[in-house]
Amino acid sequence: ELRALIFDVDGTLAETEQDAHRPAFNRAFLEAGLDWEWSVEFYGELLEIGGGKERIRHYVQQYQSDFPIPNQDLDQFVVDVHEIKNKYFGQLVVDRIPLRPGVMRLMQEAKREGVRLAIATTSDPHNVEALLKSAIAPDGPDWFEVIAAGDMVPVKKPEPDIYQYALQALNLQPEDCLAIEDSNQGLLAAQSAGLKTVITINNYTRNQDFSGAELVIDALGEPAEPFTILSGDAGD
Ligand code: XBP
Ligand code: MG
Repeated sequence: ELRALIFDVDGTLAETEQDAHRPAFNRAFLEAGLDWEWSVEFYGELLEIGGGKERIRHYVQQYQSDFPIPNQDLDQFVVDVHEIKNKYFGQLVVDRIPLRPGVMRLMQEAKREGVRLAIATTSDPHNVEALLKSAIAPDGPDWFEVIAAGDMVPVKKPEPDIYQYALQALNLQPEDCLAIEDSNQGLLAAQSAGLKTVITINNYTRNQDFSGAELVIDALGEPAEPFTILSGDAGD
């Protein structure tokens, strides 16, 4: 029996990556006096590293090896730049990043049917809150019984920890829940936690491997916009 839906945030609830997270990183670099700039295409590669702090650290180590910061100071540098980034993200989401099609309807129908709502995301909790308030309603965060996010677990997706955290907080077994994701890493995390997963693809993830997903669709769709089943067996 379906008791809860567990949503990923970035790329699933809303298309936050290209036009909110990415420019927020770029503005933070600028504010820190750095001439680093992540293009739309390059950011797609960087998305393989989940977590904003982890992504900055990876970039410095892989692409800015001449950057004069000793290893022991890198942690603090990353935390500082990420904090600036989150300030800009909070400004960039407001009234600019809507929910993806069908997300609102699905959440409303779930609430009506007594299906509980939860979130399992790699993103920082402050960023999740900013998005939910702007894209859903001022009380958007209250729509979710559990918001499992960012550093609440020691390791991020594709490890299952954040989903296990959400399941524990819901006090439910994986069989009673369905995960909604947009990426291969999210799918791996949900699957490893024992969850069935529905994938809504987007521009950054459409060519990824989604084998094992319950269903892969282009979007959840509103009544006026029927969705396309790309693979999977909806009759399961
Ligand atoms: C989202 C992420 C996040 C965001 C940046 O992954 O990987 O790192 O890009 O967010 P998922 P923060 O959709 O799988 O949760 O800067 O807040 O970490
Ligand atoms: Mg995602």
